Amino acid sequence: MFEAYAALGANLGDRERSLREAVRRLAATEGIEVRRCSALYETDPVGYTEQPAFLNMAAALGTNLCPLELLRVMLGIEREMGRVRDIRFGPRTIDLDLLLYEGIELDTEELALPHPRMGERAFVLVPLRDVWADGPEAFPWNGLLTEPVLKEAGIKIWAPWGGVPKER
Ligand code: GSY
Repeated sequence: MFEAYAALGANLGDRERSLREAVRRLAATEGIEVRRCSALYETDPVGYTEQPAFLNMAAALGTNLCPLELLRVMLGIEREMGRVRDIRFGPRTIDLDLLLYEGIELDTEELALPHPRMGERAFVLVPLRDVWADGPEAFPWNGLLTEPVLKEAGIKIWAPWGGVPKER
């Protein structure tokens, strides 16, 4: 199996339930195993800031699907879960992004790898560091996660992955 990394986010409806359900659906897909999941983080919205806070997380996947097949599975899960997104960069019930697939570099209309904006997004990098195969000290983007960047991103742990979902 090959290793890939996905970022997940939600800021409408029951955000925690949506993230856990999306991971369940990934794990239930033939050709995908969910190897590691990060904690769930609450993060300030980036881009269009007049919207509710997000919950974000990352998952390390083992897969024998090729990158485009994996992307299409992820988009299918968004669709099946009734993703609502009216405004570009606006609120959404569930968002799945393919960040990395082995060391593959790709730039097509449908898919770019590594994800072109991942290095600018603390809400992606902090969860990704939790599931990095070589451990957090070896995480290649550690230099970008400075105190001011983390403070600005307003990132707080919402729940551990293995914890009991909170009733809120
Ligand atoms: O690109 C993913 C959607 N998104 C997010 C997000 O997931 N988290 C935060 N904090 N801000 C965001 N802005 C957008 S667009």
